[in-house]
This record gives sequence, structure tokens and C-alpha cells, in this order.
Amino acid sequence: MAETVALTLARKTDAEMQAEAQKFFELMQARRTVRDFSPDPVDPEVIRLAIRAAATAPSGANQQPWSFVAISDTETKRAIRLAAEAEERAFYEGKAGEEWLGALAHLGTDANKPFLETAPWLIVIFGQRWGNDPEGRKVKHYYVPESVSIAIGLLIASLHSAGLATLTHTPSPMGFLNQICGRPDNEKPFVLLVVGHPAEGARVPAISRKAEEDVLFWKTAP
Ligand code: IYR
Repeated sequence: MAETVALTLARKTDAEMQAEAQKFFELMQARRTVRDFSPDPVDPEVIRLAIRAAATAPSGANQQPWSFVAISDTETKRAIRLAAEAEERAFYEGKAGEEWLGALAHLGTDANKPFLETAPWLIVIFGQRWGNDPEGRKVKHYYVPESVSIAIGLLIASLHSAGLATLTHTPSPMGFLNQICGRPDNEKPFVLLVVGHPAEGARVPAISRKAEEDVLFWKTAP
């Protein structure tokens, strides 16, 4: 038998649940992806706590197949910017193709990524394709993309709840991040998360969220 411990989770009333869910929805619906960051510093303790929250995510076989690299060092941010902009130039100058560039056009993005140096923090989230047991033998990891993506969702939610802006940046390919961050080959970069306060007067694209009936489908008793 697997070892168990008591679960501590207080039951809420319907009214409490609805109030909490409403509050969380209102918090999350105010989140926007930001590309215009203030250089103002952010306390590393906030970054640490957000990563601790992210690392509570459910994961395949509870293997917790992630690592987080939190970067505020100017030199490292510069190296990441240079490598990312090189990939982005290749993307915007041909690799993307007309259709992809068309889908992106409303965001107004281009190959310049000054925020990689301006923002006080970059967090690179790596997924561990496999692990090592205490004897150094390879251990297969399960559901790595799902697990890491859930952790990234929690990380973004935590940073947003702390009042910080984030940008999920994914230059492609991102292999340069292993080298710059000093992470081993079994780890794959999933997202380069840019974190900080928005620049004063920052603006974001006018977007809308899909209507509820286009994303939520009930199958309830008639
Ligand atoms: N990585 C590029 C392009 C890009 C792609 C998608 I899909 C986006 O939602 C946004 C940008 C860039 O960062 O500019």
C-alpha cells in the first residue's frame, strides 16, 4: 500500500465557493500580456515565492519535471536578448511565412526585444525530458509538457496576483537558453517569462476574449 497522509482542505459553502471563484475570475481577467516594461527592480523574494507556487503544480507521477532559472543579471539578460533577437530576425524575415505573420499582425510585434534587457527579471522554465536516479541512471518522465505548462500557468497567476506584468516569450528555437543558463541537455526550455512592472503609460493591444458559449460546453442532466 502507498503511504498516505491526512488531507487538509476546509469545505466551503456554495456562497463562499462562488464568491472565491468570482474574485479569482476578476483577478485573472485583468491579466494582460505586456511588452513594455519598467526597469524598476522587483524584490527577488516575490520571484522566489511565485516559483514556489509554480512548483506545487500537479505533474506526471509527481516527478516535478521542471527547473526555473531566475535571471536579473545585466550581462545574462543581454546575452539572452542578442540570441533571441537573432532567432526572431530569422523568423520575421522568412521562417514564419505569410500565414503566421498574418495571424500575429494585430499584436504589432517585430524582431526587436528590448524588454529582455529592460525588465528586471527573466525566468526561464525548463522541462526535464528525463531525470536521474541516485545511481545516475536515466529515469523516464511522463507528461512533461502538460506538467510544465500547468506550472507555468500557476507562475503567471502568482506573479499577476502580486501585481506584476509578464510576457510569455518563446523565441524558436530556444536551445541557446541551455547554454546561457547552464542547464543540462535533458532539459528543454519551454518559456522565457519576462517579469516586471509595466512601463508608465504602457499600452497593450485591444483584444477580446472568446464568448463563454464558444469555450464552455455543458453536459448536464436535462
Ligand atoms: N516569437 C515571436 C513571434 C510571436 C509568435 C506568436 I504565436 C505570438 O503570440 C507572439 C509573437 C515574437 O516574440 O515576436
